[in-house]
Amino acid sequence: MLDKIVIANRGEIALRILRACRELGIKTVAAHSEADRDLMHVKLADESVCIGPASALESYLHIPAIISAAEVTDAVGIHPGYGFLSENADFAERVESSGFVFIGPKAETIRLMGDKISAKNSMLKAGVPCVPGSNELLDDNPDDNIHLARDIGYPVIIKAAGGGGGRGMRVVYSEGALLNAISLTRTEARSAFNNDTLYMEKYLETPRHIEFQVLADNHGNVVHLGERDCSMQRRHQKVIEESPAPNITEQQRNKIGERVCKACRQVGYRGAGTVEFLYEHDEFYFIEMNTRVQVEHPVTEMITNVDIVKEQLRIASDEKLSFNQQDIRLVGHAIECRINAEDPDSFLPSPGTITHFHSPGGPGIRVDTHLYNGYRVPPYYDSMIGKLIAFSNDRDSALARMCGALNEIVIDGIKTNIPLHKEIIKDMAFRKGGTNIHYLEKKLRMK
Ligand code: MV4
Repeated sequence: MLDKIVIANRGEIALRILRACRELGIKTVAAHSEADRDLMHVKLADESVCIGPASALESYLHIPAIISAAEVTDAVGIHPGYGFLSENADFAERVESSGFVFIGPKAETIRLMGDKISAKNSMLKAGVPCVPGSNELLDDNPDDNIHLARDIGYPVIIKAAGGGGGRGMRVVYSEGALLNAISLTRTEARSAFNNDTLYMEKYLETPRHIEFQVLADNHGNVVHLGERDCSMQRRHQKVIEESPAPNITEQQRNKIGERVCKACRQVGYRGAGTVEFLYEHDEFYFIEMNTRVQVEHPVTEMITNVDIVKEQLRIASDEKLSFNQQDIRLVGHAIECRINAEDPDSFLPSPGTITHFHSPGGPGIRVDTHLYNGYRVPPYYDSMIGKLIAFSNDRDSALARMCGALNEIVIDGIKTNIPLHKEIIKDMAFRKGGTNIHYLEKKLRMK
């Protein structure tokens, strides 16, 4: 097992990684910015290193500072968490060439999946269903693109190969708007990703967002841990996630899960990963693969009893997975509410001091947060300050537990989106299950 690792992240995920390390007997180094000296995991870590000023560009995104933190503490590995450098192939490469273990996939796999066209073709090779589209880069020939869009059928969506997570895409409803949309998206992609490669897909108008969790070791073993429904979102920020996805059959899960595992085996995947799909009219369509641990991993942990972060650490130590696909049983239902330090109406960030924090509890309630009484939420980073997870035998009773926990939790001193969660949890369409990716934004527009 790894002897000592650097946690190159902050907030709740840094604490989550620290807890996994503690259980496995791995020593921890908290690499933190000047603004993050008071983070809970910095207090609990065996060692801590200040890697730079508050600005993420000069700390959590500063590759030499993070590698130096590993060097000066004699750490053997680096866990990137999510966000920041977690899906940066150059970072993974420099970590490994400096003699450290990157706790994640090989740099070449991160790069393969970072290019959305090569990711899609990797999935197609394994029989994973994808959104109908170009499957290759768009050239600059107007006739080619007009014919391609006619073949696909309007509406189409133009996407940047270097984009993802909602950046660098444009929907086109008619031929008259096509060429201008392509040239605008190309210009945006060039400046945002330094890569103006584009591709085209059929635009699905009312899909759900469903993603499969995978774990792969360094010995060719790959398992999937079922799927999560992350359709409840606003401006590409997920608000509530759940597992299993409502109304997905075991046959659908097994079929997509098997193919996703095959694709991971074919690309030599290693570590935890998430394969994202759009789901519409009972069909799955691959869109992207995320090569990191995700914010919403706890809902999968609750229904599988697998500790995904501990598995990441075991895989990075070259251990074989201790279970196969047949050992994975999905039991019960889990729902997660992301708690943000923001105004519940305007969505503006609301940093400041937590004057009072009271954690909810009881059967099936899990709280992943770094909050404590007197902690000051800094204004420099993402506004997510914790996650409330409710688990029970079935969806209705998990919802009931979530409702109780949302009423119990107290976070005073700053504004949070807890009032928004209370509204969503009692929303009749959400209670029924299976709302699409546009549901929350439409509901908010009607307020
Ligand atoms: C799409 C789509 C509809 N059709 N692709 C947005 C983020 C990126 N991961 C891909 N996205 C989308 N791709 C086709 N062919 C709709 C979206 C989309 C979306 C997807 C998942 C979750 C939220 C979303 C919100 C708006 C649009």
